Amino acid sequence: MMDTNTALGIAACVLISIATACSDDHKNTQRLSNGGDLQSNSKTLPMHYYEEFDPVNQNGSELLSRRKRSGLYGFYDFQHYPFYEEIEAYLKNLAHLNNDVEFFTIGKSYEGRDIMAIKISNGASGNPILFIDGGIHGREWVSPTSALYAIQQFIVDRMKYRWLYNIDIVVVPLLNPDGYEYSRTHDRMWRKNRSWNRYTGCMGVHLNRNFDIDWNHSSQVRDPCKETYAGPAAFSEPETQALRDYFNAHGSRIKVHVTIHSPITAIMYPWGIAGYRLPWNQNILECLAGNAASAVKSKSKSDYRVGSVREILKKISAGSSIDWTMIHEGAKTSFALELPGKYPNGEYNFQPAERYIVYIGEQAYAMLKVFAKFTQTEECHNTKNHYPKQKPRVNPIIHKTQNTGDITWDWLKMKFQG
Ligand SMILES: *[C@@H]1O[C@H](CO)[C@@H](O)[C@H](O)[C@H]1NC(C)=O
Ligand SMILES: *[C@@H]1O[C@H](CO)[C@@H](O)[C@H](O)[C@H]1NC(C)=O
Ligand SMILES: *[C@H]1O[C@H](CO)[C@@H](O)[C@H](O)[C@@H]1NC(C)=O
Repeated sequence: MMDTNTALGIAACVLISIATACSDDHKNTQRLSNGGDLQSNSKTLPMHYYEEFDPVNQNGSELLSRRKRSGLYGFYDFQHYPFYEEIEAYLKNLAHLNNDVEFFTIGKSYEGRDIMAIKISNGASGNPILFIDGGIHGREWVSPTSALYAIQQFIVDRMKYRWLYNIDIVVVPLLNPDGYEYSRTHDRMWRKNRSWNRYTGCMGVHLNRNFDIDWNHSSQVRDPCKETYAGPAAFSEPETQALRDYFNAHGSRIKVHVTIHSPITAIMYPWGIAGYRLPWNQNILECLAGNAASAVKSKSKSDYRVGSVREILKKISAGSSIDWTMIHEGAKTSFALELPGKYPNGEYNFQPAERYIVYIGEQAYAMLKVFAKFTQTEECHNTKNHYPKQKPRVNPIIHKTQNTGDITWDWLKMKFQG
């Protein structure tokens, strides 16, 4: 356990490790020309950097040999994509060195890896919770790194901002550790979990279709060999069970749920399910997503699109985590952050070059701070005054929809939780 100065020292070591010897691994990575200052690093990047991502250019064996070369565990330099064991060591070290940081696990993956979590808290009971998860899809590598970056920044900023001190921040940086590791060592495009279907020989469940909200919605999600396979039953997977159980245990304290994805460059809120219009607290969701987009825009000039999952993706995605947490008694506000990633030809890039890890992490953190503020105040003042100041509604507005008639909160609960 340690005092504030030591904590700052550690955080600073992590922060400036770009230029120092917190880890020797950075010597082998592509580096920005000037080390040491994250802000100035960002400014050296091209304005439309997200169209200039290039592939990581490393295969599994290269990455494995890199891990062997990496000397010091317990620090992470944000200059390479970390292995599971590096993440574990880093998180445990943060908890070891900071009184207000706790390492715990919320379950085990199919292959038996711990699903790790960090809680940043002043220890008071009943604090509102901001819940963040990353890495539900194996191949979206900037998701876990951005979650790790946010953990580090929250620890540092808490010492500056009182309002951050009075909320609990819970982060699960790698919800699907099996899929992540597999994507690093075998198949860079792997997205599902690593479970095996004995009838078809196909592996994996699309975890973000496995939540109990309109699960098994269409033929697209019923074929175990498809990438969109929703699993043999809702919550069949240990990874989704782990998230569900945490929400069931801490439900009403969780004010915001944020799940981090890539590479679409968007801020999305429910619904992904079919048939219903926007949720009853649409105003608050739009206000927060709009403020998050403004926050990141003022920092990086990136344009994040804002809208419901269905609007942004232009398709139904039933069984997703944010739809489920939306109807859970806790988080009445839930968001999916889609971080950027593109090749020069415009195609999506799930593994941007390592030199962009910090830059994308900063974007995620700019947005997450907006959600942290809301966790504390439960009010959203739109920074551009497009939306009225408003508290989230506990009681639903009844939406008439074209397809399905009247939707009420009770009806949703009955349909999806009964
Ligand atoms: C992977 O990287 C190793 C080490 O650089 C190299 O020897 C090997 O040929 C590469 N394999 C493929 C399939 O690119
Ligand atoms: C999924 O939906 C299909 C089509 O309605 C149905 O035949 C199947 O039994 C459902 N699966 C489960 C496990 O409910
Ligand atoms: C992911 O892992 C498998 C699922 O099928 C579960 O049994 C595991 O619980 C999980 N998926 C599958 C299909 O095996």
